[in-house]
Parts: sequence; structure tokens; C-alpha cells
Amino acid sequence: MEFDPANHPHRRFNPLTQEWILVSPHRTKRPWQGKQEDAPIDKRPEYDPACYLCSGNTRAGGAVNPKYTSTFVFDNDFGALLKDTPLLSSQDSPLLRFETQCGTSRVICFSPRHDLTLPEMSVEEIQNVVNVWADQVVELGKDYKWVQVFENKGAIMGCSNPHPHGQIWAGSSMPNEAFKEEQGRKNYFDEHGTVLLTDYAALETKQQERVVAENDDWLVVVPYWATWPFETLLLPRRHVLRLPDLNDNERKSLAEILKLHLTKYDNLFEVSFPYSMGWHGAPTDDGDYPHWQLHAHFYPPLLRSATVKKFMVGYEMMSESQRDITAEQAAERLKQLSDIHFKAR
Ligand code: H2U
Ligand code: ZN
Repeated sequence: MEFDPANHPHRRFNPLTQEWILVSPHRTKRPWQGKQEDAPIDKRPEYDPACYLCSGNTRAGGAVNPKYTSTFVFDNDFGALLKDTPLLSSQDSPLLRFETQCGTSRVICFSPRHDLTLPEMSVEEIQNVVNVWADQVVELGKDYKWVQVFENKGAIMGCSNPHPHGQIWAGSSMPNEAFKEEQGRKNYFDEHGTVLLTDYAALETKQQERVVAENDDWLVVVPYWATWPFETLLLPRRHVLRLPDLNDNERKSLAEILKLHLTKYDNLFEVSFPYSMGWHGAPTDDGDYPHWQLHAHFYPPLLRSATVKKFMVGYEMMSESQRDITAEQAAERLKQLSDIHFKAR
């Protein structure tokens, strides 16, 4: 019998994290009588006097935001990482190991407009955000080995405030996800002599089956090994190690593809699409990282509507991640969606 990825349960390998995921495509017709999330209410004023992140407002810690007109970065008033932590560690007991962690947490307001989200901003405004991301990597990369730029979007993802914002956490050691990817890339580079994610971008460009959006410099795919239903990977075509290495043209085309991709996401269930996204660039110490390639992951929780999310529970917690809809089916749905935002129609 021939393998039919749209019908036969199978496992797919994620070469970045070196983990397998179970795909059960025959299950997509099962009924759902489980949890429905409340449909998020999405009518916000341009300025909210009660918002901690709006221009000119006072934050929870008492600091006052400047009257910013574009982007605004500040040190998180409740940062998870602190600058002046003494560097200590212990392996005295193999069962009770620790190392202290030195770092910084910052918040980036993407816009003074309380009512916007990235896809509703102009390309120029999104490019300003890209520039801030890159500048922050330069600045924090001087002191820290890992600079994590990310955005939690939507209350369902634990985002505390609808004002368009992201975060940056920078720390002195490699966190788990970065560490796993480092191993995966290194293994691939040692075995093939080429860069995993540039080879992967070339393969996806050729096959087209999982491509959601593309332009001259960038590619968005539902990766072959995706675990979240509409997970995507944003990849540059050129070999680029870190955000600051992007030239002006690439920053503009990045802003364009972000606008397009996030518009499609919003159009999928006609809701401001929740997700966690984050950038992975090469570590910012003086190590040699020819095997790295810059990319962004988008992990959206929604499964079948604005209110039904995918749960990573039972089998996922105890065994391994599992999905029903295949990466190819998810890519096809995203690809078909309009590039005009549903609110602008
Ligand atoms: P999230 O919405 O992704 O949780 O990010 C908001 C961050 O903003 C959160 O980490 C910080 C919170 O600590 N924050 C401040 O630093 N000052 C404030 O006045 C409100 C929120
Ligand atoms: Zn606000």
C-alpha cells in the first residue's frame, strides 16, 4: 500500500528540535462538544486613559510613558530577569542543580494607537517595529548571549493588555528552545555541510505545497513538522544570522510579508488572531554560528473557529505532540485567504 499523508496516521520529524510529532489526519471529522472560548470583544478606542501602555499614561509601577508617537521601549516594571544577579551555580547534587540567570526584560509598544494590531498598521509603521527589534538585538546582544524578541497576542495567549506590544527578554544563557535548535542545526551542518533552514526554504519554494505567502526576500510556510494547527515559520531566502543583519530593503519586505501574513491569520476566523510569535537569530556571544539562520515562529492556539482552541494536553503532555489537520491542509486554507483585512472590507 502507498503512504497517503492525508489519511494514514504518521509521525513527522522536526529537525530543529529533534522531536517527533504525531499526525492523525483521519480524525478531522470527529465531533466537538468541548470548551468554547468566549469570542473576544474587539472594539477599542484609539486612546484608553486606563491603559498602562498608551502614550503619556502612568504605568502600574508609577513611571510615566512619554508622549510617544511611533514605537516606545521600556524596562519591564515586573521583569522576570534582573541585571545585577550574581553569577552562581551548583552541581553538588545531580538532582538539585541550579545556575543563576542575569538578564533584562523590556516591553515594546508597537504604536501609540490603542486600537490597532500589527496587520492593521501601515508597512512603514511595521518597518519601524522591525527596526526597533533589530536595534534591541544590537544593544542587548552586547551584554547577553540570548536576546528573545517575542509577542503574545490575545487574552487566550495570556496577553495582559490589548494595546499592540511585544517583549524582549535577554539573558546570559541559552534557553531550552534555542539550545535544542542549536543542536539540530549543528547536527545538520556537520552531516550535510549546508544550513538547515536555507536548504528547507529552497525545498519549500520548489514544492509550494506548504507555502502560505512569499516575496523576493521572505517565505512563510506551515512547516512540515508543525504541531499547532496553523503554526507557521517565517524564513529569509538569503543566509542571514540575526535581525540587525537585514538591509533596508529586507526590512521593508519583511514589514510587507508580516502585514500580509497577519492579515491572512485575522481573516481565517474573522477575529484578531491570537498567537505567540518570536524571533530566533544566532546567539549574540562571540561564538561561530555558520549553521544558524534567522527565522520567526508563529504558534497560534486556534483550531476550528474564533473560540475553539487546540489543547496540548493528555497525549501531548505524556507522550508527544499530535495534530489532526495536516500541515498541507492548513497551508492550503491560509493560502486561499484574502490579503485584504476583514475589518477593511
Ligand atoms: P504581556 O501582555 O505579553 O504579558 O506583556 C506585558 C508586560 O508588560 C508584562 O510582562 C509589563 C508586564 O510585566 N507591564 C509593565 O512593565 N508595566 C505596566 O505598567 C504594565 C505591564
Ligand atoms: Zn493603550
